[in-house]
Amino acid sequence: MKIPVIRKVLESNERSAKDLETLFRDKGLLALNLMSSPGAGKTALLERTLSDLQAEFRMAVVEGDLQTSNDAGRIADTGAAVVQINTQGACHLSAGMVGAAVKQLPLDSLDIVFIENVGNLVCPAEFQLGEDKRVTMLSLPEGDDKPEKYPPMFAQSQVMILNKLDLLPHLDFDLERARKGARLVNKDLKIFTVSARTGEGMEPWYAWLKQAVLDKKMQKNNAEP
Ligand SMILES: Nc1nc2c(ncn2[C@@H]2O[C@H](COP(=O)(O)OP(=O)(O)OP(=O)(O)O)[C@@H](O)[C@H]2O)c(=O)[nH]1
Ligand SMILES: [Mg+2]
Ligand SMILES: [Zn+2]
Repeated sequence: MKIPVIRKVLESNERSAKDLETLFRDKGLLALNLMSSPGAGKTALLERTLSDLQAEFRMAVVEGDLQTSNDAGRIADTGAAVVQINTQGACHLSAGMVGAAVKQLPLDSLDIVFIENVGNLVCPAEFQLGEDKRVTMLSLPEGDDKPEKYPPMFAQSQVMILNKLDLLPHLDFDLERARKGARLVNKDLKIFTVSARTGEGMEPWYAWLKQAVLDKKMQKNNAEP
């Protein structure tokens, strides 16, 4: 009996995700689904990105966590609009949850909405959220073999961010091994190596974001009669 139930959940999620995709397209709004295991540094990356690019883009964040509004509090301190979702135990965000959350954001006056998924390297990959791109973060203390051991999330992402580069001297993490492993799983993966703490390596990530915003706005303009 379990399999039909799971399928039904995924099918219903896909319908809600399609609605979200349409909404984001109509608004010309870039939506990014940011995923990683707990503590890789998703919120830290967002804090720095929101501060550094605040003059350039209008950005907001949807935060997903089992409990607390800690991450939303950190984002609010940067001045960006934020909505916190508490999943009450669920280990991923669903499109329905994100749909309800984005209703509380000023979607007409935004360029980018970042969706920070629940920290979990496995099942968030199964749930579309209407996003344009998926960004999966791996932090150095987790080990360089993770893309090969947990392939679905890396296989379904457009971007991998290797974070906590400042810790490299203290670890046996092999950057080349991680990049090679990730490309075995997904040969088209774009890889950025950063420290959200020191800011090292952030510029190429910002350049990618700028291009993605432009592409999204072009799509909207081309679709308009
Ligand atoms: N040394 C170092 N620490 C970092 C870096 N980025 C984040 N951290 C630290 O790692 C811990 C977790 O960072 P968060 O930003 O909360 O990670 P997260 O992925 O948002 O965590 P969850 O939302 O709980 O999944 C915090 O103590 C951060 O200060 C980094 O680049 N270098
Ligand atoms: Mg976080
Ligand atoms: Zn889950």
